[in-house]
Amino acid sequence: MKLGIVGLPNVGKSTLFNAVTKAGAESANYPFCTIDPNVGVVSVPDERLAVLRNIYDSKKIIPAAIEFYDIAGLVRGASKGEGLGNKFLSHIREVESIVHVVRCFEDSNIIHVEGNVGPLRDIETINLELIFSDLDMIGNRMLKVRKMAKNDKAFQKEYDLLQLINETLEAGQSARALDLTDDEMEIVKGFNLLSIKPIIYVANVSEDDLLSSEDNDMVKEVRAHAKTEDAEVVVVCAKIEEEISQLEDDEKKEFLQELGLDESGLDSLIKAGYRLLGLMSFLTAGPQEIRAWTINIGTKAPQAASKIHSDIERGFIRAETISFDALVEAGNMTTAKEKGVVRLEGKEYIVQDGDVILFRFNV
Ligand SMILES: Nc1nc2c(ncn2[C@@H]2O[C@H](COP(=O)(O)OP(=O)(O)O)[C@@H](O)[C@H]2O)c(=O)[nH]1
Ligand SMILES: [Mg+2]
Repeated sequence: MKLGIVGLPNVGKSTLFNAVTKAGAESANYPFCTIDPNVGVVSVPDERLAVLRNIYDSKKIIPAAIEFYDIAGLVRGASKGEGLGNKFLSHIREVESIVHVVRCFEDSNIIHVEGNVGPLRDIETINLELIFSDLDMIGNRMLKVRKMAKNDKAFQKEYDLLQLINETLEAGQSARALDLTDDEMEIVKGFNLLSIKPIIYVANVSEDDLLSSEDNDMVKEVRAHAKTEDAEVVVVCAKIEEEISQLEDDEKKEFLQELGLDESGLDSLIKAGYRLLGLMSFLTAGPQEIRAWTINIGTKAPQAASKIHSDIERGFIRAETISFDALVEAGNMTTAKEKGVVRLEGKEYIVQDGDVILFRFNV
């Protein structure tokens, strides 16, 4: 899962990104991740893994991972080439969803590019740049498809859809606000729109406001806007996140408790990303390692297996499956098998969150 951190200058993007890299997952476990200073990898918090490790007495735990990209340089006018302009926009094209950091703290020492703090204006400024870029794309495509639509019904359907999106964008609304059918979504995928990507707004508040039980007025503004596009909001204090990220697990728990918080902002952000993208984890367990694997909700067993290795998908025979809860209740696999709670699932089985699976396959 790739998340791109965007936002106006001086809103706290790099501070949040630093928290990500410091919290950093053990890079040895994620060899697929390139060494790029703008990419940070963190593990997805999952309390189940430590429980399984005790059951299996495993050597190590490998949590699921998510990549954050620090996409700096977005300013008003980016779609017209201001700042890093199009370079910035092409970075957004590569991520699956957008984390938009919005400044919700006052600090006269830290200049705001627009002169004063204004969350709604900031959100609209960034969203408009994405919308402008999409309008260009859609306009070009409409020119091409209009000709082809004369002789071909399939292209007519695409043209109608392009028109609908065009109207939405023209009205200053992001494409994600549209309620599209699965068929339409399939066509839209090919357009690679920016303003349709799922978005999480990160309201970056001051230390004091983080600890207050009530949202400040700026956060309220962010929430009200997020509602209009079914987006998620996570309230963090980037500065505190940076401090938390340097602590060991035990210290971290203690520190959060002292602050009266259930979890770190970074953990909330990762969980929101999972929800937003319709993701879940299945688990594999053994004496060597306990590991979490990320899949889309609704994935069938062979495709889930392909996350581990394509050979397992190809030679798939069955998935020996037990839910995490049933395994914990039984105490171990041997007892679970005796009790008959380990299921033999076939190719059509839809994997559930927290399934502990052993795949059987032909090589
Ligand atoms: N008071 C306060 N300052 C912050 C917070 N987050 C970031 N800053 C400060 O705001 C300035 C800009 O932050 P930075 O992360 O570099 O912003 P970027 O331009 O969006 O990457 C830095 O001086 C940060 O220390 C916060 O939560 N509270
Ligand atoms: Mg920065």
